[in-house]
Amino acid sequence: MSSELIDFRLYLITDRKILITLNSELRTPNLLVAIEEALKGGLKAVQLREKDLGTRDLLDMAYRMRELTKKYDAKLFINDRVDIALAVEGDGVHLGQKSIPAHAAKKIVQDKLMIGVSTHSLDEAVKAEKDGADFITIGPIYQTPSKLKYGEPIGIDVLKKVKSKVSIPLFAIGGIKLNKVKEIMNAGADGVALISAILSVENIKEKTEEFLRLLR
Ligand code: TZP
Repeated sequence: MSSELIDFRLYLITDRKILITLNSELRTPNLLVAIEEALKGGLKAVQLREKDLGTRDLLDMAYRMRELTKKYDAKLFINDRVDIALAVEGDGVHLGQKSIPAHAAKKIVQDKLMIGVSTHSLDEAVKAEKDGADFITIGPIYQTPSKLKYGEPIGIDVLKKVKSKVSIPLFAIGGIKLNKVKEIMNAGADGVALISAILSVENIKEKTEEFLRLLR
């Protein structure tokens, strides 16, 4: 799999709970509607990450997300579940540190799926590349609303260090808002991965457009 396939700079990760909890004013408290707004704003890559859904519900959501992303010519990644990513003919699977490792996932998916890996340190990033990941996310760079869940921020210097040691595309993640994009891209990131900066705002389409303008 070639890293030329990673042709996006904005990687939106889903969290349907944030739609409900952080934005009670949201006119569209439905994940598919919210993601469609981002797609209308030009989003080209989505990661379906709804960890609390059971297999059947997740599969159902994944099929719908596949249909939607296809309509907007956007890529779909499925968090953790190689089986579901294959079943819905997603573009990729996104593995966590406790998921099946990239080298083993590769044996299953061969060239059918791209493999993204979540990393939180230089060592994890180097290992992910060695294991055959096509790209990584690295973070949390900054504090995030759910900081405890993701650990202490690693900061921009770790991002720079990782950039100097790995050659696969790298997406910074964790607490990324519009005003951080410049700093992150200057540090060498190939793009940004985020949840709340887009999914918790009232005008998702407009916010997506703003991010994409900055990332151009
Ligand atoms: N991994 C590291 S930080 C994070 C994940 C999934 C959360 C990113 O969410 P936000 O709202 O963009 O900070």
